[in-house]
Amino acid sequence: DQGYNLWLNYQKLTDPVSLKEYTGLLKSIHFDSNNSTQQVAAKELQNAFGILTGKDLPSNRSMESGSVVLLKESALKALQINQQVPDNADGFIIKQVTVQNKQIILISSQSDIGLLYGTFAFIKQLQLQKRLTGLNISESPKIQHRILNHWDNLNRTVERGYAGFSLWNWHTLPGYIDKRYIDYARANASVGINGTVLNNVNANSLILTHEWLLKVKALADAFRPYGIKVYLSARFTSPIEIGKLKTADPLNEDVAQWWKDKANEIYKLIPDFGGFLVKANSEGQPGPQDYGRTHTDGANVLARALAPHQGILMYRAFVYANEIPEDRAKQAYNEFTPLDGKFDKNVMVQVKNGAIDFQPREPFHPLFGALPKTPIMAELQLTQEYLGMSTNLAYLSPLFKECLDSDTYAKGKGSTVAKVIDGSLDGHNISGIAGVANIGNDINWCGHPFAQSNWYAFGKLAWNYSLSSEEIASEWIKMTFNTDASTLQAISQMMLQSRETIVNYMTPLGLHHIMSWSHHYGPGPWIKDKPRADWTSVYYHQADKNGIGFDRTSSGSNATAQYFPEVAKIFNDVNTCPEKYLLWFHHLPWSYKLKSGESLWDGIVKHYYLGVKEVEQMQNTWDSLASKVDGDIHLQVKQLLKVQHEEAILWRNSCVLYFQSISGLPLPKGLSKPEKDLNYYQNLEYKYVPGI
Ligand code: BDP
Repeated sequence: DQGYNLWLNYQKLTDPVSLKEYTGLLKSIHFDSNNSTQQVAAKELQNAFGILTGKDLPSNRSMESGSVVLLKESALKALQINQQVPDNADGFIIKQVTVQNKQIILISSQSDIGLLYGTFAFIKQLQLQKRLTGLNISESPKIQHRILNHWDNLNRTVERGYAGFSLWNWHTLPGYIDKRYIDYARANASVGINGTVLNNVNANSLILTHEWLLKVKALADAFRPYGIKVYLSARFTSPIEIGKLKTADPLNEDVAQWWKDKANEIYKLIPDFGGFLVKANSEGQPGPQDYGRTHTDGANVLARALAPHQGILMYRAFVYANEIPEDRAKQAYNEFTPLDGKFDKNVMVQVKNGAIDFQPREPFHPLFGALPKTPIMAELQLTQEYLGMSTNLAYLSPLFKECLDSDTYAKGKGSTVAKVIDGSLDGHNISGIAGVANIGNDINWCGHPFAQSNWYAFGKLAWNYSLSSEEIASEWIKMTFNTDASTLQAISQMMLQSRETIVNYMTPLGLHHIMSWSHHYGPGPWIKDKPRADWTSVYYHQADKNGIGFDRTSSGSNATAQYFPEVAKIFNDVNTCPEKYLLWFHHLPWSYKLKSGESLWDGIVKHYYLGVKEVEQMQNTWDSLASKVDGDIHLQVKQLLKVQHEEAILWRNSCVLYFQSISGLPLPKGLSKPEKDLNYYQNLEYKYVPGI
């Protein structure tokens, strides 16, 4: 299947014990055939069961022994089934129970979509060859809105997308529903993703015209049975561009009315439309500040248009202004903290995991915990803009969890980012998380076969951020490849190490934003003299003859003071600052002694060399799996690892030689000098895809 089936890669089971148990225990499925969501759930289970066991699972109007029974909580009482269903619309139970002397598998939830989630969870049990006897699962999501953000343009290019063109074929919509839309919805529902923003945050207002809304409606209709709501990125100046108004000033009455009318028009077509996502006053996008208004004015005018329809407004905190700041990392916090409490109730502020921009490693964003009166969504990037695009193998669950597990100390110890965004820390009743999608129309959806694991991991963590990266990887491997123990162990090790490996050969010890100009793929620590200082590498690494690093302590930009005192203290003090964030917060002499006892200079260089070594280890591991995984996929990954190896060497050589040209220090003993000189690397024309 070349990876098309993703983790729903049902294959005939090989374990005779499982086969015997499943075919012995499961005979039919009983569900409400008038309900479209239950219909798709039943179809999914029948399809999966057929492939996994080679047997049919016919639908049955009545419940019989051996039935898988989908039942809403409201129907349990009448059948005298006394089971506790989670108090959460999306939650579900899966239980082996005896009802009226019949042994059944009961899947129950308050909602139809919960039944679909339960069905997918049950299928997963079968894929993982788990025992059914005594099955007893109860789950509910910790976060309410689990949303993919597609940065898809209307001409089907995808900003920072490395997996082909956009899935949405606007030309053939609304008349033609590609099967791919359905498979996309299945995949999302299988991991609990329940929303999708269809278009780029750098939005085109055309999407809000009636003609285009009809296309959006067609997608919303296709996704509805799978519980996926559609959202749109709204361009702030749409009232001017498509509404023919003279202004988009949020306090202008005609503008407010225009947004209200637009929302009414949308909800007439799409009654369960999710809402808008807005990028305003950032990187040249229009916004309320263009009219002398605040972010709250800008957010609230749209929120008020959506509120009567229960829509939400997601307002991004990724802002940076035209004036070059002393430290860009500080800007969002400075702009948003004075506004806390001033947003309407249906506004959520969407904050990237770190304060700069989706780097291979960043400390968590200081805004988490700093807006107690405002629901905050976390925005994670699944697409590998800064992590080698779709040629590098990067399993990002460890990166996502590093942020979610970080303790903000906003309300004392244990105030993790996860608790901020699930609403529990500050008592909000709406909560959300967004993942910038890595999906395109490549046959395997995500470009790199392993990039699928990031889509999977995002969904899993959005549902339950307490899962470990190991657990998620292990499930994904078994469902995508096979359940062979040695394959699992080898691939899992590759995945769990992969992100750290990239950090090692790109940006070790807290270095950041030192990639090539514009496309962000290769190394470019020498980048300087661009229209904005904060778009250059030299601004971020601040290397000179004496040392390296961005001083964000109280003796520098004082960005550390934006964190709560316990955290600020740790980051501010070079002795307690975790070394992984060292050069993010501190400017230090090359001779600074690391915990290992070696000098900072030696430590940096060694990380670069280690990163390349680790890619070589991944290559060896992968080679050893040739007979264990699908031949086509094996070849693809093998080739990609070779590209990654070359890229890692390029990163290592470029960065080591460049920083050496500044430090004037020799390479640590035992490390061989890069083949070419710095001039060679600096003059490499990086001809990746122009314009990305
Ligand atoms: C940066 C990307 C840019 C996005 C921007 C954003 O380079 O393409 O438009 O973030 O998130 O990471 O708005």
